[in-house]
Amino acid sequence: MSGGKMLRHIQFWILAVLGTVLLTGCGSEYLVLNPKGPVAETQYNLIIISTILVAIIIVPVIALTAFIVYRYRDTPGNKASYKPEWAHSTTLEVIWWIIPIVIVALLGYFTVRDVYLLKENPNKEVAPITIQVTALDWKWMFTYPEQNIATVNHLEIPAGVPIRFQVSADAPMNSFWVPELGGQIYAMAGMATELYLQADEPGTFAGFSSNFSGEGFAKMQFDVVAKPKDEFDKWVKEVKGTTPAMTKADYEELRKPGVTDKFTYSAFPEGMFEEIVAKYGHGHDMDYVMEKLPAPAGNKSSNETSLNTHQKTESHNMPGMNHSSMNH
Ligand SMILES: [Cu+2]
Repeated sequence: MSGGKMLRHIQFWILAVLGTVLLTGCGSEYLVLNPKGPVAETQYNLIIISTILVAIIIVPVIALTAFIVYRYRDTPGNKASYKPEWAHSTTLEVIWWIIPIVIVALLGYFTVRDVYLLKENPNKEVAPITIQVTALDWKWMFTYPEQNIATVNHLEIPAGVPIRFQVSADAPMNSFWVPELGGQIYAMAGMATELYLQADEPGTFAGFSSNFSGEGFAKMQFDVVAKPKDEFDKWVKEVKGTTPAMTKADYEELRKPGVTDKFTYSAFPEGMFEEIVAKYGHGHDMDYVMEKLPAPAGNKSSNETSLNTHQKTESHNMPGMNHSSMNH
Protein backbone atom coordinates (compact mmCIF):
# COMPACT_ATOMS: atom_id res chain seq x y z
CA MET A 1 0.00 0.00 0.00
CA SER A 2 1.46 3.43 -0.91
CA GLY A 3 1.57 6.32 1.55
CA GLY A 4 -1.15 8.17 -0.38
CA LYS A 5 -3.40 5.16 -0.38
CA MET A 6 -2.84 4.69 3.35
CA LEU A 7 -3.73 8.34 3.99
CA ARG A 8 -6.97 7.85 2.10
CA HIS A 9 -7.72 4.78 4.21
CA ILE A 10 -7.15 6.79 7.38
CA GLN A 11 -9.38 9.59 6.10
CA PHE A 12 -12.07 7.03 5.31
CA TRP A 13 -12.07 5.60 8.82
CA ILE A 14 -12.11 9.02 10.49
CA LEU A 15 -15.10 10.03 8.36
CA ALA A 16 -16.80 6.71 9.04
CA VAL A 17 -16.44 7.11 12.82
CA LEU A 18 -17.47 10.79 12.81
CA GLY A 19 -20.41 10.02 10.52
CA THR A 20 -21.64 7.26 12.79
CA VAL A 21 -21.43 9.47 15.86
CA LEU A 22 -23.16 12.41 14.18
CA LEU A 23 -25.87 10.46 12.36
CA THR A 24 -26.80 8.32 15.35
CA GLY A 25 -27.72 11.52 17.15
CA CYS A 26 -28.24 11.56 20.86
CA GLY A 27 -30.69 9.39 22.68
CA SER A 28 -32.79 11.04 25.36
CA GLU A 29 -30.60 9.36 28.01
CA TYR A 30 -27.87 11.92 27.30
CA LEU A 31 -29.46 14.68 29.37
CA VAL A 32 -26.70 17.26 28.85
CA LEU A 33 -27.04 16.88 25.08
CA ASN A 34 -30.80 17.45 25.16
CA PRO A 35 -31.19 21.05 26.30
CA LYS A 36 -34.73 22.02 27.34
CA GLY A 37 -34.16 25.70 28.07
CA PRO A 38 -32.07 28.71 27.06
CA VAL A 39 -29.31 28.17 29.64
CA ALA A 40 -28.78 24.51 28.75
CA GLU A 41 -28.90 25.49 25.08
CA THR A 42 -26.17 28.10 25.44
CA GLN A 43 -24.05 25.56 27.29
CA TYR A 44 -24.80 22.90 24.67
CA ASN A 45 -23.66 25.26 21.91
CA LEU A 46 -20.49 25.99 23.86
CA ILE A 47 -19.81 22.24 24.16
CA ILE A 48 -20.25 21.83 20.39
CA ILE A 49 -18.07 24.87 19.52
CA SER A 50 -15.34 23.68 21.92
CA THR A 51 -15.47 20.12 20.54
CA ILE A 52 -15.08 21.37 16.97
CA LEU A 53 -12.22 23.73 17.90
CA VAL A 54 -10.43 20.95 19.79
CA ALA A 55 -11.05 18.49 16.94
CA ILE A 56 -9.19 20.86 14.56
CA ILE A 57 -6.06 19.87 16.48
CA ILE A 58 -6.83 16.37 17.68
CA VAL A 59 -8.05 14.85 14.41
CA PRO A 60 -5.01 15.86 12.27
CA VAL A 61 -2.59 14.93 15.07
CA ILE A 62 -4.04 11.42 15.43
CA ALA A 63 -4.21 10.99 11.64
CA LEU A 64 -0.63 12.25 11.16
CA THR A 65 0.66 10.01 13.93
CA ALA A 66 -0.75 6.95 12.20
CA PHE A 67 0.45 8.18 8.81
CA ILE A 68 4.01 8.91 10.00
CA VAL A 69 4.36 5.58 11.82
CA TYR A 70 3.29 3.80 8.67
CA ARG A 71 5.22 5.96 6.18
CA TYR A 72 8.56 5.87 7.99
CA ARG A 73 8.39 2.30 9.24
CA ASP A 74 11.62 0.37 9.06
CA THR A 75 11.09 -2.18 6.27
CA PRO A 76 13.37 -3.09 3.37
CA GLY A 77 12.66 -0.96 0.31
CA ASN A 78 10.94 1.90 2.17
CA LYS A 79 11.31 4.86 -0.19
CA ALA A 80 10.38 7.58 2.36
CA SER A 81 13.03 10.28 2.38
CA TYR A 82 15.44 10.22 5.33
CA LYS A 83 16.81 13.66 6.38
CA PRO A 84 18.86 13.35 9.58
CA GLU A 85 20.23 16.95 9.23
CA TRP A 86 16.76 18.52 9.03
CA ALA A 87 16.35 20.95 11.94
CA HIS A 88 14.18 23.99 11.23
CA SER A 89 11.29 25.09 9.06
CA THR A 90 9.90 28.60 9.40
CA THR A 91 6.76 27.58 7.55
CA LEU A 92 6.02 24.73 9.97
CA GLU A 93 6.87 26.86 13.03
CA VAL A 94 4.39 29.51 11.87
CA ILE A 95 1.71 26.88 11.26
CA TRP A 96 2.02 25.15 14.61
CA TRP A 97 2.13 28.35 16.59
CA ILE A 98 -0.56 30.34 14.77
CA ILE A 99 -3.21 27.58 14.74
CA PRO A 100 -3.12 26.88 18.51
CA ILE A 101 -3.02 30.61 19.32
CA VAL A 102 -6.13 31.20 17.21
CA ILE A 103 -7.90 28.16 18.70
CA VAL A 104 -7.10 29.10 22.31
CA ALA A 105 -8.22 32.68 21.62
CA LEU A 106 -11.53 31.47 20.16
CA LEU A 107 -12.10 28.98 23.02
CA GLY A 108 -11.43 31.78 25.50
CA TYR A 109 -13.69 34.22 23.71
CA PHE A 110 -16.71 31.90 23.55
CA THR A 111 -16.25 30.57 27.08
CA VAL A 112 -15.88 33.98 28.74
CA ARG A 113 -18.78 35.39 26.70
CA ASP A 114 -21.13 32.58 27.80
CA VAL A 115 -19.95 32.49 31.42
CA TYR A 116 -20.87 36.16 31.81
CA LEU A 117 -24.06 35.78 29.78
CA LEU A 118 -25.29 32.97 32.04
CA LYS A 119 -24.81 35.00 35.21
CA GLU A 120 -27.81 37.02 34.11
CA ASN A 121 -31.47 36.42 33.42
CA PRO A 122 -31.52 34.37 30.19
CA ASN A 123 -34.94 35.73 29.22
CA LYS A 124 -35.02 39.50 29.51
CA GLU A 125 -38.69 39.75 28.49
CA VAL A 126 -39.97 37.88 31.55
CA ALA A 127 -39.38 38.78 35.18
CA PRO A 128 -37.74 35.88 37.03
CA ILE A 129 -39.15 34.20 40.12
CA THR A 130 -36.81 33.38 42.99
CA ILE A 131 -36.49 29.92 44.51
CA GLN A 132 -34.11 29.26 47.40
CA VAL A 133 -32.38 25.90 47.42
CA THR A 134 -30.94 24.41 50.60
CA ALA A 135 -28.92 21.20 50.48
CA LEU A 136 -29.48 19.11 53.60
CA ASP A 137 -28.20 15.71 54.71
CA TRP A 138 -29.52 14.07 52.36
CA LYS A 139 -32.41 15.93 50.82
CA TRP A 140 -33.12 19.13 48.95
CA MET A 141 -35.30 21.82 50.47
CA PHE A 142 -36.82 24.45 48.20
CA THR A 143 -38.31 27.63 49.61
CA TYR A 144 -40.32 30.03 47.45
CA PRO A 145 -40.01 33.45 49.14
CA GLU A 146 -42.46 35.14 46.75
CA GLN A 147 -45.16 32.49 47.19
CA ASN A 148 -44.18 31.64 50.79
CA ILE A 149 -44.35 27.90 50.24
CA ALA A 150 -41.73 25.18 50.63
CA THR A 151 -41.07 21.74 49.20
CA VAL A 152 -38.64 18.91 49.85
CA ASN A 153 -37.22 16.69 47.10
CA HIS A 154 -39.47 18.06 44.40
CA LEU A 155 -39.71 21.31 42.59
CA GLU A 156 -42.52 22.86 40.59
CA ILE A 157 -41.79 25.76 38.29
CA PRO A 158 -43.68 27.72 35.66
CA ALA A 159 -42.55 26.93 32.10
CA GLY A 160 -41.20 29.81 30.03
CA VAL A 161 -40.33 31.81 33.15
CA PRO A 162 -36.68 32.27 34.21
CA ILE A 163 -36.01 30.97 37.71
CA ARG A 164 -33.39 32.69 39.84
CA PHE A 165 -32.07 30.01 42.18
CA GLN A 166 -30.22 31.01 45.32
CA VAL A 167 -28.34 27.97 46.49
CA SER A 168 -26.90 27.26 49.92
CA ALA A 169 -26.40 24.35 52.30
CA ASP A 170 -27.02 23.46 55.92
CA ALA A 171 -24.84 20.39 55.46
CA PRO A 172 -21.53 19.53 53.82
CA MET A 173 -21.07 20.74 50.26
CA ASN A 174 -23.40 19.47 47.57
CA SER A 175 -24.07 20.48 44.01
CA PHE A 176 -27.42 21.43 42.52
CA TRP A 177 -27.85 20.05 39.01
CA VAL A 178 -30.74 19.80 36.55
CA PRO A 179 -28.81 18.72 33.44
CA GLU A 180 -31.58 19.33 30.90
CA LEU A 181 -31.95 22.92 32.10
CA GLY A 182 -28.29 23.84 32.67
CA GLY A 183 -25.01 23.15 34.39
CA GLN A 184 -24.55 22.51 38.10
CA ILE A 185 -23.76 25.02 40.82
CA TYR A 186 -22.27 24.25 44.23
CA ALA A 187 -24.39 24.41 47.36
CA MET A 188 -22.11 25.63 50.14
CA ALA A 189 -22.75 26.57 53.73
CA GLY A 190 -22.24 30.25 54.56
CA MET A 191 -22.88 31.58 51.07
CA ALA A 192 -25.62 31.79 48.49
CA THR A 193 -24.62 30.95 44.94
CA GLU A 194 -26.89 32.13 42.16
CA LEU A 195 -28.05 30.25 39.09
CA TYR A 196 -30.63 31.12 36.44
CA LEU A 197 -32.49 28.28 34.74
CA GLN A 198 -35.54 28.16 32.55
CA ALA A 199 -37.64 25.35 31.09
CA ASP A 200 -39.07 26.40 27.73
CA GLU A 201 -41.86 23.81 27.67
CA PRO A 202 -43.82 21.97 30.35
CA GLY A 203 -42.21 18.68 31.32
CA THR A 204 -40.49 16.74 34.08
CA PHE A 205 -36.74 17.01 34.42
CA ALA A 206 -34.40 15.01 36.61
CA GLY A 207 -32.45 16.85 39.31
CA PHE A 208 -29.40 15.55 41.14
CA SER A 209 -26.69 16.34 43.58
CA SER A 210 -23.49 16.12 41.57
CA ASN A 211 -21.09 16.37 44.50
CA PHE A 212 -20.71 13.28 46.66
CA SER A 213 -21.81 14.05 50.22
CA GLY A 214 -21.98 10.77 52.11
CA GLU A 215 -24.25 7.90 52.92
CA GLY A 216 -27.57 9.19 51.57
CA PHE A 217 -26.10 10.97 48.55
CA ALA A 218 -27.64 8.59 46.01
CA LYS A 219 -31.12 9.51 47.30
CA MET A 220 -30.56 13.26 46.88
CA GLN A 221 -32.62 13.35 43.73
CA PHE A 222 -35.62 15.41 42.83
CA ASP A 223 -37.97 16.02 39.93
CA VAL A 224 -38.43 19.42 38.42
CA VAL A 225 -41.97 19.72 37.09
CA ALA A 226 -42.44 22.63 34.71
CA LYS A 227 -46.06 23.52 34.05
CA PRO A 228 -47.90 26.34 32.29
CA LYS A 229 -48.03 29.54 34.36
CA ASP A 230 -51.73 29.23 35.23
CA GLU A 231 -51.32 25.61 36.34
CA PHE A 232 -48.34 26.64 38.46
CA ASP A 233 -50.46 29.35 40.11
CA LYS A 234 -53.19 26.78 40.68
CA TRP A 235 -50.65 24.43 42.29
CA VAL A 236 -49.45 27.22 44.62
CA LYS A 237 -53.04 27.89 45.67
CA GLU A 238 -53.63 24.20 46.27
CA VAL A 239 -50.45 23.92 48.37
CA LYS A 240 -51.57 26.91 50.42
CA GLY A 241 -54.95 25.33 51.07
CA THR A 242 -54.08 21.71 51.68
CA THR A 243 -50.63 21.34 53.27
CA PRO A 244 -49.21 22.14 56.73
CA ALA A 245 -46.97 25.13 57.43
CA MET A 246 -43.33 24.37 58.20
CA THR A 247 -42.26 25.39 61.69
CA LYS A 248 -38.73 25.89 63.01
CA ALA A 249 -39.09 22.53 64.78
CA ASP A 250 -40.06 20.87 61.49
CA TYR A 251 -36.96 22.33 59.92
CA GLU A 252 -34.69 21.11 62.71
CA GLU A 253 -36.18 17.64 62.23
CA LEU A 254 -35.67 17.90 58.47
CA ARG A 255 -32.02 18.87 58.72
CA LYS A 256 -31.09 15.80 60.75
CA PRO A 257 -29.09 13.35 58.61
CA GLY A 258 -31.38 10.91 56.89
CA VAL A 259 -33.28 10.20 53.72
CA THR A 260 -36.82 11.50 53.36
CA ASP A 261 -39.76 11.41 51.02
CA LYS A 262 -41.21 14.40 49.18
CA PHE A 263 -42.91 17.05 51.31
CA THR A 264 -44.87 20.20 50.62
CA TYR A 265 -45.52 23.07 53.04
CA SER A 266 -48.01 25.91 52.81
CA ALA A 267 -45.56 28.30 54.53
CA PHE A 268 -42.10 28.46 56.09
CA PRO A 269 -40.55 30.62 58.82
CA GLU A 270 -39.82 34.07 57.41
CA GLY A 271 -36.16 34.74 56.61
CA MET A 272 -35.23 31.10 57.16
CA PHE A 273 -32.96 30.83 54.13
CA GLU A 274 -31.14 34.04 55.05
CA GLU A 275 -30.60 32.63 58.54
CA ILE A 276 -29.24 29.37 57.15
CA VAL A 277 -26.75 31.33 55.05
CA ALA A 278 -25.81 33.64 57.91
CA LYS A 279 -25.35 30.76 60.35
CA TYR A 280 -22.03 29.74 58.84
CA GLY A 281 -20.92 33.12 57.53
CA HIS A 282 -19.71 34.50 60.90
CA GLY A 283 -18.98 37.91 59.50
CA HIS A 284 -16.68 37.49 56.57
CA ASP A 285 -19.14 37.53 53.74
CA MET A 286 -22.06 39.15 55.46
CA ASP A 287 -22.20 42.33 53.40
CA TYR A 288 -22.18 40.26 50.27
CA VAL A 289 -24.74 37.80 51.59
CA MET A 290 -27.12 40.50 52.77
CA GLU A 291 -26.82 42.53 49.62
CA LYS A 292 -27.70 39.44 47.62
CA LEU A 293 -30.52 38.48 49.93
CA PRO A 294 -32.63 41.54 50.58
CA ALA A 295 -34.95 41.34 53.54
CA PRO A 296 -38.37 39.97 52.61
CA ALA A 297 -40.95 42.71 52.16
CA GLY A 298 -42.58 43.80 55.40
CA ASN A 299 -39.73 42.63 57.61
CA LYS A 300 -37.04 45.29 57.53
CA SER A 301 -35.18 43.92 60.52
CA SER A 302 -34.69 40.39 59.23
CA ASN A 303 -31.05 41.03 58.35
CA GLU A 304 -30.24 41.97 61.91
CA THR A 305 -32.25 39.06 63.20
CA SER A 306 -30.27 36.71 61.02
CA LEU A 307 -26.95 38.08 62.18
CA ASN A 308 -27.87 37.87 65.84
CA THR A 309 -29.21 34.37 65.45
CA HIS A 310 -26.02 33.43 63.71
CA GLN A 311 -23.77 34.67 66.46
CA LYS A 312 -25.71 32.80 69.07
CA THR A 313 -26.00 29.55 67.21
CA GLU A 314 -23.64 27.01 65.81
CA SER A 315 -21.56 29.32 63.67
CA HIS A 316 -18.57 27.00 63.85
CA ASN A 317 -20.24 23.63 64.01
CA MET A 318 -20.10 22.88 60.31
CA PRO A 319 -19.35 19.18 59.98
CA GLY A 320 -16.11 18.57 58.12
CA MET A 321 -15.12 22.23 58.12
CA ASN A 322 -11.55 22.94 59.12
CA HIS A 323 -11.50 26.55 60.20
CA SER A 324 -7.82 26.72 61.02
CA SER A 325 -6.97 25.93 57.41
CA MET A 326 -9.31 28.58 56.00
CA ASN A 327 -8.33 32.12 55.20
CA HIS A 328 -10.25 34.19 57.70
CU1 LIG B 1 -14.83 30.14 60.23
